[in-house]
Amino acid sequence: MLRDIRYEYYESVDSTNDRIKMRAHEDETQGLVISAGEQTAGKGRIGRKWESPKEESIYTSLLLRPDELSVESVSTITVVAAMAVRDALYRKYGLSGQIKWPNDIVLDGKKICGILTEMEMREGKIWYVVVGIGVNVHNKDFPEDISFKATSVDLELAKIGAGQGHRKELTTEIWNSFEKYYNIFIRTQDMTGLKEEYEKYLANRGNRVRIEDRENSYEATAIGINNRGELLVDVDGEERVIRTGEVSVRGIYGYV
Ligand code: BT5
Repeated sequence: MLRDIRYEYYESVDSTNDRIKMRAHEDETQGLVISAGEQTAGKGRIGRKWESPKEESIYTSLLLRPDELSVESVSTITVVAAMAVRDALYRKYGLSGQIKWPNDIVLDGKKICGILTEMEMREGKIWYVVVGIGVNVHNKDFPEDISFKATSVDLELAKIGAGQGHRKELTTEIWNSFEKYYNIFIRTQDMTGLKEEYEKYLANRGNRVRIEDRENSYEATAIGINNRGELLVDVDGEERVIRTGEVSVRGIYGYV
């Protein structure tokens, strides 16, 4: 069970994920959240960069010590975190995002949030897991290479004439929501209790997507997820399982 989340805030860090790792090495217990005003080395998956301008967005990471969780289930935590961010954006601002499996939240076809889950093992078991979440909040514009596919809370609220986001309040909402979903997940260590809700918000469900892995690129229809949080697609009438981290999934029209 996750409970008693504790918050720390720093003006500037390299990466909130890396700060949590340092603390994990100092034997910090589960439930610590580190957030920052900016990241000088914000990370995406597989060595990609996460744009982290000062005072604009949320950069926040949580330390988990999921005793007894199997290594194979760690990637499902990303899927659970995506549900939490979606839920928080809806409850706080009425913004109804979709989840682009596995780790993005999209609004109006653009990415508003990315999630990076990392872990370290010790003696054959999970030692700790870091869940890192970046949510664009006040950004009015983005670097040229991502401006076509990135958005922020303020940009989305402006479209409906509804005020501005608040970084601290949204951060708390996200982790409260994460606690709720994570505790459902951890009971069965899979998506049994969450799958139905998840699939309601899965971007491209029932639509054509392009799956790109190291060797291949092919079209499929997204069906849903299985209890491990893996994506199920239909390729010419045959069901295939897409595992987290293995591939990139794109709608065939544009980024989503
Ligand atoms: C992600 O990777 O989406 C994971 C992002 C996780 C960021 C959080 S912030 C707190 C914690 N500390 C960290 O150092 N990281 C975590 P990926 O799916 O690989 O997407 C990365 C891609 O998203 C980049 O290559 C860009 O194309 C795009 N991108 C970069 N910054 C963005 C932004 N601020 N908003 C929208 N898209 C962005």
